[in-house]
Amino acid sequence: MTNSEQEVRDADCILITGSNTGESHPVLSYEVIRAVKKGASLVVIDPRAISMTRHATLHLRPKPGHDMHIFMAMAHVIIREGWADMDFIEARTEEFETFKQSVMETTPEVAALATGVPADKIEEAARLYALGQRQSGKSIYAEGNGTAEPRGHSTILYAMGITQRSNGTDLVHMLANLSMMAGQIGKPSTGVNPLRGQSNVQGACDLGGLPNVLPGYQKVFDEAKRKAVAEKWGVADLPAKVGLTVVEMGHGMAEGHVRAMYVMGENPLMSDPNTNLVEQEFRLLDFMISQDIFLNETGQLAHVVLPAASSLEKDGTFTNTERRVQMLYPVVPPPGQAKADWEIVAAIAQKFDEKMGRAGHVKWNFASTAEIMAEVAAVTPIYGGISHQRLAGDGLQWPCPTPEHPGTQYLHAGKFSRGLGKFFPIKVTLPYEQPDEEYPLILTTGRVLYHYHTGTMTRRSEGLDWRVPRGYVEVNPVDAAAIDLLDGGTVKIISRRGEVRTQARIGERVPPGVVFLSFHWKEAPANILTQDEKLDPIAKIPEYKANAVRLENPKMKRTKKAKA
Ligand SMILES: Nc1nc2c(c(=O)[nH]1)N[C@H]1C(S)=C(S)[C@@H](COP(=O)(O)OP(=O)(O)OC[C@H]3O[C@@H](n4cnc5c(=O)[nH]c(N)nc54)[C@H](O)[C@@H]3O)O[C@H]1N2
Ligand SMILES: Nc1nc2c(c(=O)[nH]1)N[C@H]1C(S)=C(S)[C@@H](COP(=O)(O)OP(=O)(O)OC[C@H]3O[C@@H](n4cnc5c(=O)[nH]c(N)nc54)[C@H](O)[C@@H]3O)O[C@H]1N2
Ligand SMILES: [Mo]
Repeated sequence: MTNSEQEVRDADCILITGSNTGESHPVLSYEVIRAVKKGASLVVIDPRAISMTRHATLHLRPKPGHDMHIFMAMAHVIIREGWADMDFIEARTEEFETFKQSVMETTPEVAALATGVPADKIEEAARLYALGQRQSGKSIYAEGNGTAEPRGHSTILYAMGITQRSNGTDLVHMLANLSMMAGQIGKPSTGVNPLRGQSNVQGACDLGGLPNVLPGYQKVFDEAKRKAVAEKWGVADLPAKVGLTVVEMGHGMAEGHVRAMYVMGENPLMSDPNTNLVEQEFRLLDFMISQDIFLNETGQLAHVVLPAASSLEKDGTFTNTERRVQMLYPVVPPPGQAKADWEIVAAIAQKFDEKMGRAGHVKWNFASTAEIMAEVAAVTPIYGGISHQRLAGDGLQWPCPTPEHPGTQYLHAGKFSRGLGKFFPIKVTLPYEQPDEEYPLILTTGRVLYHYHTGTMTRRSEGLDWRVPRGYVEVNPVDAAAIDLLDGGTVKIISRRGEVRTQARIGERVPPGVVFLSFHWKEAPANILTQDEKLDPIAKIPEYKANAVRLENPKMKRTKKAKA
């Protein structure tokens, strides 16, 4: 997040898109509700009627994959109505003109035709967001600043409905464009805020858990930075080649150049797209390790299984979505032979160095996680001032470059990290797989409140399992009627990759033409259906949010056959 979680409660306008905040980030969703209760306006742009839409001032409801028109039309209206913050644009950004040209033709009427969302709703969303207009109550931020009306502070919250798309990077650029043109960034309760998913996914990325960067987002191909990290690690140099992303690794197995995998805390046999293919790919491996707290679907194919300690059984730090580095303390000892992940990795690395005849070549024999953090601080400029001692209590938000630095509540104050904020020109692209006669519906996938991802943990919890014991697909009454499907009835979902069978939950949460299935259920694994062919060209994220499918009612076939 560019900004912090608690700032949300003071926002004048909150724009949520592609985030089922109430179910996926329930704690943060209370900050949204708190703000709305104090009079903030809430604009939700989401195909589904999720719990946040009950609190929304406006709900814009494009089909999955069709929201880009809406964002572009909002930008169009902001320019047309003179709601752009020209002072901010001139002082702080560059290339506004090229961006402006790219949205000139997308009027709200054009967007309405393309998406079915009424033009006046798009105009209203643009006004609320750009001017930070409240429903009621007084803004703690609004000040007259040359525009016709005083501008309040608006924040954008987004998640996987924006990024898990074949044009996800463009969509993120578009949201950044909106925030810059309205001057809604670099101040409290504003910004472009991706709500991060896992407890420490932010930390994993910060420390280089991405194929193109070293710790602190230093690019592997930036020679000076790479050499500086190499020197601190006491080695001559580090690989300058960008590695593979998850889906590319699978494709690499099929092509024969990826032959071994060390899978740590992941279950790709359920979480990666096109599961049938993923399984074939993993079976080609010469060697696979699964390091997990449970024997999951992926672990069942492994040659070696290493038992890891869970987050309740180890110490260290987690970095949360607002860039806050926090201490983690163990509350129970690990069972059996389980060890903290770092202990297992360090032991293997040490053995490896011994076998290669280069023992002691880099330091692996850490005495504690505090010692690891000291190394992190030495090689990661944004964590430069962080140590375990300083984290007691509330932790620290990066960037925190020096031991005296208090941490950073929100980014881009006064100046963007890259200097001037850059506008990106935008063009519309639709999902790779479009509905057609054979596969007329759009499948969108995601989460439910009571379960987590591939269910390895939550489906073992008695209470959660009791609450939602099995999978279901959300179907609109119109699409259910077309195949005589009753609520609770069994239904087959079929895509070009495969088919799954589950229960139907009929209702208005999804619009006609759209079905929703979670990927929590091993009896009806959503990723049997999703495509792995066309990824986002830059982030290489699969398009989990829009795939073409059809529904079949197995009962209907039988009765029809019986009649014949
Ligand atoms: N209970 C629970 N919470 C979780 C998780 C979990 O498994 N269970 N997982 C965590 C993780 S790792 C993550 S990444 C986050 C994910 O958090 P979210 O992204 O909020 O979760 P999803 O269920 O994937 O919801 C995506 C939202 O995007 C909408 N959407 C679908 N298609 C489109 C589209 O084309 N455009 C737009 N604008 N919206 C669209 C969906 O209707 C849905 O509301 O959740 C985290 N929190
Ligand atoms: N169709 C569809 N597919 C999706 C998504 C979607 O929205 N739709 N979302 C995608 C997203 S955003 C995400 S984040 C991925 C998640 O995909 P995965 O990360 O593959 O799924 P999880 O079920 O979270 O698997 C985590 C594994 O880590 C183990 N584990 C838990 N704690 C520890 C620990 O401390 N140490 C070790 N070693 N193991 C541990 C768990 O037992 C589990 O087996 O799924 C992606 N796949
Ligand atoms: Mo995620």
